[in-house]
Amino acid sequence: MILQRTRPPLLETPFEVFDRSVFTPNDQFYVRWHWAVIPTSIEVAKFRLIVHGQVETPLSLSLEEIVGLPRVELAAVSQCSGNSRGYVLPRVAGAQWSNGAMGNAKWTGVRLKDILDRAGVKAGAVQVRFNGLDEPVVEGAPDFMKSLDIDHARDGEVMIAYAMNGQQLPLLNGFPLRLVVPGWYSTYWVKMLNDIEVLAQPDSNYWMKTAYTIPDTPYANVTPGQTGVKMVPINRMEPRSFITNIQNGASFAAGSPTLARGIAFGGDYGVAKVDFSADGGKSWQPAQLGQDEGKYSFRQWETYFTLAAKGNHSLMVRCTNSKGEAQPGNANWNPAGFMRNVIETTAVTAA
Ligand SMILES: Nc1nc2c(c(=O)[nH]1)N[C@H]1C(S)=C(S)[C@@H](COP(=O)(O)O)O[C@H]1N2
Ligand SMILES: [Mo]
Repeated sequence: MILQRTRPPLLETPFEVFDRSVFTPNDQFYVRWHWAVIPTSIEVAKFRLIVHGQVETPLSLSLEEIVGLPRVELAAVSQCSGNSRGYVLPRVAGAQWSNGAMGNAKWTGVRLKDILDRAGVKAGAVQVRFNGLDEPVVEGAPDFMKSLDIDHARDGEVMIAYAMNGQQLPLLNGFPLRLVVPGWYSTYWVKMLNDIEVLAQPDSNYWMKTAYTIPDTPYANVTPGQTGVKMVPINRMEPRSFITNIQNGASFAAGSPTLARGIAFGGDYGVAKVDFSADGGKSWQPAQLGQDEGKYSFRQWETYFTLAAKGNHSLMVRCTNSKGEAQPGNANWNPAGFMRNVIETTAVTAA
């Protein structure tokens, strides 16, 4: 792992990991926490998930009870809103991630809907707020909490996961329970989840109202210094794709076919196609897609290309999702460095 920070822990996945499999191994999955007061052990028999607020029957569920509910499984990409922030120009404050603040796993757990139905959501509920066991380091600082609209929370896809790639969640990734919000940025995927509150009014806590907000513009894009922009909570992800087997500066023999391969994901929709360019975006060829692990998963792609002329070349890869949304040719910019999804360029030479 690439150590970005120790307290609270920020660990980045080394990029070569994404070339090996569409599933990111648990012990190489990126780690991000906001506060450094994080339990280092959990007493499984004593742990309870409570459900309260605008419900008929408040619940206090043991892990045994939760594991006994109908089980669901889903492959989904978890990506930090600030993934790739280190490439944002002009530069912005925040963790200077390369492209490794993302990962794909098979999540196993229970539907959030099933738990909310059990508690019986009352009329007038508008949002559901999620809180975990981690705490701020100083008194008065805002506890990390995130909320979803009630209809989203009850869509049958949002999941409370207890396993990741067939194993119990690692402590750093949220043992014993974490929220999984397919297609949405990972800031909503609350770890060490132990408290669910159904709210009668929109959540105005710091982590919804102030932090993790984006300009309400296409690609959350603004001009540096621009003011008076309407801000909204960050939400769904957009398509991205990467070459995983060729690094910047690689050199190839001119005139011979070379394999390019990588990963793509469609954001909140599946991958419809991946196109590849060996001439800096002047012409594009379709790449072959690998096995479909579900619309929220990484999808592998590969193609062959030939660099006819000796010299410098730019390789590019572009994902289009099943909603018809493609990666843009120009990088977006916003003050937090969120939602980067520009078409990636890899500079290579032919000799
Ligand atoms: N309890 C809790 N859950 C949290 C956070 C946090 O600080 N505390 N950070 C969120 C953010 S911003 C990200 S990017 C993901 C990171 O998940 P991971 O560490 O499993 O990769 O966790 C989310 N869930
Ligand atoms: Mo994040």
